[in-house]
Amino acid sequence: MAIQDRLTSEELQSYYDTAESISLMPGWVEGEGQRPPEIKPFLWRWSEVEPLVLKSGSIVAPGADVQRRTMRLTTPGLARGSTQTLHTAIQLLLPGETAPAHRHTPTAIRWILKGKGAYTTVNGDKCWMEPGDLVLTPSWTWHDHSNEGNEPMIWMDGLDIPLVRYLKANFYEQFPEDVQPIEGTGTSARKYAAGALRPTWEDPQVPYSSLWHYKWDRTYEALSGMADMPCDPHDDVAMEYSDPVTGGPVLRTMACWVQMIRPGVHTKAHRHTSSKVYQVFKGSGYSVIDGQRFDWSEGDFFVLPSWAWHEHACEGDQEAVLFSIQDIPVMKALSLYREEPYTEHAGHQPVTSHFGHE
Ligand code: 1HN
Repeated sequence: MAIQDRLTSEELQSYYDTAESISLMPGWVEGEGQRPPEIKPFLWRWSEVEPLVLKSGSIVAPGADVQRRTMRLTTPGLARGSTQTLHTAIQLLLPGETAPAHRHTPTAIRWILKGKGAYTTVNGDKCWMEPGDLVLTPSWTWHDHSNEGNEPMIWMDGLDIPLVRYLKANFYEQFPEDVQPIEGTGTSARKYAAGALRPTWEDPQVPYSSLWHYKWDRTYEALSGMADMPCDPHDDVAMEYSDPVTGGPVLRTMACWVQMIRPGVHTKAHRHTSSKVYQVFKGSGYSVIDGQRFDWSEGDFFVLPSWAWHEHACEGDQEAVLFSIQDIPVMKALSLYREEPYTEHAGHQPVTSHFGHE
């Protein structure tokens, strides 16, 4: 569109000033601060994160005022959050501590990293947590965490808070007691973890998975069972945690994946509109994201922004296992999901820089 020059520059300025005074912005002028923040891929090293997480134990304790002792993975460029929709944090719960019961409309997952002897209670169901377990605390479910063991418990929290805040739908309620009453232990898993078998007398109508505790031994068995098959060219042995009733994603706003990158595998690059946060649960390797190489090893976290080219590689003789949270269900629900394979250079991006070596 061409700007006509029928007005003098003073007349034009006066027009803009009048418009601004009644909160009208000309659509043909690029305004400042109108673009969403640019999210660049980023990686946090466990060797740097873990000492700070452990030290947070002598700075605060969970209780009435500080509900949770967490360190947030805040991607540079964002005031909060790890991507435009996802929030991730590392939580520490020391022996004898309880993080009090509450519920909120943001949905959360826990991906257990270290420790034993702690449990999360989800709507009355006590779930003992071990490394590699996934525990869901879906929107508006009561949850509290207690550590009855004798070692620090560390897990990754993944929440859809940036999205829920953006949509102005963030509600929160404190449970009247520190902990909620326990109605059973491992109930959701006993009913629903068999996957293809489920109770006949129940017809769950909840907008999230009826199974909210996925144990590591079963996860690893599923991954290993596919390790001699042809798998996904972009993600290798990638499995999605699914809702046993619908077969779909476990949560309306977040999907959880676990993937094994087998030794010697270098996947082909692709990109999609969904964003992800990965945790390296096992092994080491690297990912190339928009031409930048990210070397990762056990315990690291990294962010994949939406529409960034990415591929993964495992070079050694040990497999790597990556866990991730993603906003793909949101993109699909809104018909905004797009995916594209990288077709040049046999599917591999030229590496132009190394993260951490700039
Ligand atoms: C929350 O409730 C937990 O329950 C962890 O452990 C992290 C971050 C923001 C808001 C609520 C938890 C959270 C959170």
